[in-house]
Amino acid sequence: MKFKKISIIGVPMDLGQTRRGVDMGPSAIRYAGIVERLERLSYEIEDLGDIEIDRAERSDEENIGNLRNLKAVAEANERLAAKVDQVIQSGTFPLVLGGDHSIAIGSLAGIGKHYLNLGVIWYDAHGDLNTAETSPSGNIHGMPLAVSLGIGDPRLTNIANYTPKVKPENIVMIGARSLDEGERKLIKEKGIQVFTMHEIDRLGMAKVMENAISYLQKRGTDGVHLSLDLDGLDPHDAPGVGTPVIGGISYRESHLAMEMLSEAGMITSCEFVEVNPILDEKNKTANVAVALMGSLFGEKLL
Ligand code: 6HN
Ligand code: MN
Ligand code: MN
Ligand code: MN
Repeated sequence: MKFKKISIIGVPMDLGQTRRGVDMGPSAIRYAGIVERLERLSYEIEDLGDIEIDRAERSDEENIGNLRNLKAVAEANERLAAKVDQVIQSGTFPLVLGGDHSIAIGSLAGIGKHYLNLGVIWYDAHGDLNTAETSPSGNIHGMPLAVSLGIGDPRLTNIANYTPKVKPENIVMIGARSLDEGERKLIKEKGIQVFTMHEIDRLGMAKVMENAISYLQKRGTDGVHLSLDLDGLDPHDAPGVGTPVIGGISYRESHLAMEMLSEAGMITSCEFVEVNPILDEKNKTANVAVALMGSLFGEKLL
């Protein structure tokens, strides 16, 4: 890791879906000891606190078309993009804590303009490639990857005043096992590189990560953003998530994946999302998130 300083940005966002509690994700991750954990690895840590989210009582009027809470989600992501932009300009590593996955829209909007050829690793049970037209739920947390490709409502795709934020051929998805019809179509149409649970079972995580890393290196990426949705893990290891899907990546496999990314030294920004302490068991999922961040940032046993 070429960075010495990490800036933590909390995003207590729960408006990208309908299960309350994920807004407490940043607190749960801080409570699980993220600052101390990273300080032990000799980074300088700066906690920038939380991005402001409009807390007004929600009404159906805020569901525009098939986009739930569009205005509040767009505004918060605009603020997040500006904050992430600032952090990168100051030369420190942005570590974003969610919050539901709709916040990846703002993270990528802040990051994208700093790289000519940004790579993205999407570690998730889901594709998050829906649009208002294809979404079965109207939940924006199922759309951030499509939005970042420039596909979707302009009020989301134009955040930070440019689009797209990433090219489809620079995306690697890991852990997918629940894809909607429109998402499958988009993956094929755009030729997005996907390592589903089938490849993880068949090749093993070590091989999958070797392939993922060399794919992004061959693409000539000058930075790689890791977007890690805790529901990429199996609900046995990460029960505190709003949309769990059985048959996921294990804690051990995830730990290995983070260690291999650390060794590759390629990650230049990241976010850990969808930690919902209300649905969790004794803050287990936040603790798993912190352990994975430890490995990602270079923790070693010996
Ligand atoms: N996530 N594909 C489903 C939808 O509603 O669009 C689930 C999305 C889950 C999104 O977990 O970040
Ligand atoms: Mn997911
Ligand atoms: Mn997701
Ligand atoms: Mn280890």
